[in-house]
Amino acid sequence: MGTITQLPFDAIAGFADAAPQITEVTVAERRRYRTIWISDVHLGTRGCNAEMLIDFLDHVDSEQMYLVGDIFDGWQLKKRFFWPATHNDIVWRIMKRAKRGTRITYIPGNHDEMFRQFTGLDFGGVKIRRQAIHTTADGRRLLVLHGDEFDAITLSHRWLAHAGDLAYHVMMTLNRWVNVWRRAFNLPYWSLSKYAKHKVKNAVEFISNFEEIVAREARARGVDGVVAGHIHTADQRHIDGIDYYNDGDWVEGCTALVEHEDGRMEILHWASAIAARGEARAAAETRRAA
Ligand SMILES: [Mn+2]
Repeated sequence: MGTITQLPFDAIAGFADAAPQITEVTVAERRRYRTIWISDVHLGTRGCNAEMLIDFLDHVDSEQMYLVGDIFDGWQLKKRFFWPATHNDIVWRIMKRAKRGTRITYIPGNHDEMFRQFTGLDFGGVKIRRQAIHTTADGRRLLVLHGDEFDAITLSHRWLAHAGDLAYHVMMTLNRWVNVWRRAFNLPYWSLSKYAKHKVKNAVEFISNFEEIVAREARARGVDGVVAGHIHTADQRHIDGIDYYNDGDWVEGCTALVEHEDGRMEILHWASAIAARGEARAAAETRRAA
């Protein structure tokens, strides 16, 4: 894994000092949150919705931020090197936040497991940890982890995981083309696999299995809740007295989990946020014209 292990790490070192290709947008005031969780960005793949994430990062801010794994996709990078300027820009924005004082914790997932060897280190203000405990403003203790540690339990056969991986990549390619087509016709972003996940019985079973197993682990650890990623399905619900949260992904759903100043949690659907911004702008123009 030699070169891949080195690659993002060497590149990251001088990052905050360089300039991004997509200039940071200056909005009058960024939405402020106490905490932001994002995961499953899959930098280094065509599936990564980099523009949407750049827009998100330019419109929100927080005291603390958790990167809940699969930020980079080392598996894909190893197969075929793909690293456009927009992916650099995301790393730049994250390092810049750390420099500006956001406390950032990076919990590598299974696709960026090459970073796990740096667990315990602080890198340019980014703490690399295997798991973390987050205390909310209303005093709840949340276990933060990626979630692949439960794959052995949720997937009884290894080949099933690979079949799932292949199906997933086919789905992502389709998703990309559907959205290129939709954009050409000025239609908003739409997630094919999100749609499929609700239709396919096995996927639904897999997701609920995962959620229950993660919640069970949280209970065993004596915490009030858990924040995970990995399954690319944003959710917020109670499972037998445990607060279960999943921050989703930036491949199809384009979601983040946020904590407000009072400890209230919310899932942000960024495609909807962008659409709402467009509608507000159109409404303002109509008012001006009237
Ligand atoms: Mn994962």
